[in-house]
Amino acid sequence: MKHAVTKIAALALAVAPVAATTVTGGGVAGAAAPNHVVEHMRLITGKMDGKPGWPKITNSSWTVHKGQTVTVQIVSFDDGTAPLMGQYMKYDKVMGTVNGKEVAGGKMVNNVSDINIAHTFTVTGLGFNMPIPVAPTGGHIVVTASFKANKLGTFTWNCYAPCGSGTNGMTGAMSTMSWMTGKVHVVK
Ligand SMILES: [Cu+2]
Repeated sequence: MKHAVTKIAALALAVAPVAATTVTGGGVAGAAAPNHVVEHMRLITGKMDGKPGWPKITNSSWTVHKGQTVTVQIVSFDDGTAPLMGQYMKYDKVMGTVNGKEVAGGKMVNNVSDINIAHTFTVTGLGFNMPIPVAPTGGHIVVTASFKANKLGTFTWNCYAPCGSGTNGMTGAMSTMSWMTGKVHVVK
């Protein structure tokens, strides 16, 4: 899948919410060798995509360069909760971000209460985790966090909220590439 990397000139660690209209990204002309990139993702419900029960993140895989600070921005339209279970309950905490926090719906937080979790964006190989709270019904929530890409390699991300199908909610979209899982490539 073609990845969308938005190059911005300034090192803006800020994680200010960005309007949903910007989710498709787009480069800033003339930006050279950025030390900061933004990865825009959109999290839609299965219903929105004609596949009920199959929530999906678009731009599910992307490539960044080692040494870059990467701001991950997820605009989620999913208003359904999927409280974490068992070994995955630790993913209610924000992990591996530059400031230990994420911005969710305009608020700087270091965790999301379990009953408000809809999904997680978790890259275990990078120790990075963003809990995604439920969106307001009929609306969306913007969740943003930044990490430093210090490690070369290809890392799988998963959602660890039981948002898929099957009795445990862990099959279907959860285990299908480009739905609730994808790849983060960190290259030279
Ligand atoms: Cu999910």
